Amino acid sequence: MSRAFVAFGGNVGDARATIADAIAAFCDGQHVALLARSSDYRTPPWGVTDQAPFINACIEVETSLSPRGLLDRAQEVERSFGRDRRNETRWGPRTLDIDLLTYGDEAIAEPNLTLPHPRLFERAFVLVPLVEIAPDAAVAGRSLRESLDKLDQSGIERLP
Ligand code: A4P
Ligand code: MG
Repeated sequence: MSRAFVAFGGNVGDARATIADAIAAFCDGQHVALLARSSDYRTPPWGVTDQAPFINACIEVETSLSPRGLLDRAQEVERSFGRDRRNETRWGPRTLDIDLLTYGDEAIAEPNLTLPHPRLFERAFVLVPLVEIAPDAAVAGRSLRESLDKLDQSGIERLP
């Protein structure tokens, strides 16, 4: 069994409901078990700023799947919630985005899977929910909390 952190985001439709349902679908309790879930956050759009705010959340799971198996599962869940990559632009609007952030201590650099996630340390919308559930964690030798302290967190709002 391995532990992984996984990020969820979306800004089309009722993103909070989508993320709640997607987490339930992703964590079947058999191959993927939920260990921790952050609050939902409303976050200003990053990358492409001319779009609606996102809802973001992170979870920690325990899984018997391989890193590739976990990515396949994430992409199945994205598809089942109406994600259609053909009609998307990079960093643009989407119903549901699931990113694998870490898988144990593994470092992977394959064409379709990079771990830890390459933009993890640049993104307050990932680090704020991640630090909520893993305040003392380090990834690739870097403290998550210290990385977050260097980022602009303005406009990020924790939702009740
Ligand atoms: N891929 C490689 N490594 C990974 C990994 N660790 N986890 C590959 C997940 N996927 C990984 O994914 C493109 C390909 O990346 C996948 O087919 C997979 O094989 P994508 O989700 O279509 O990627 P993208 O959107 O083009 O780029 P990226 O950097 O993943 O961006 P995001 O995060 O998906 O961008 N602003 C806020 N506030 N909150 C957000 O959630 N999200 C985006 C979308 C932009 N701005 C945002 C947010
Ligand atoms: Mg993505």
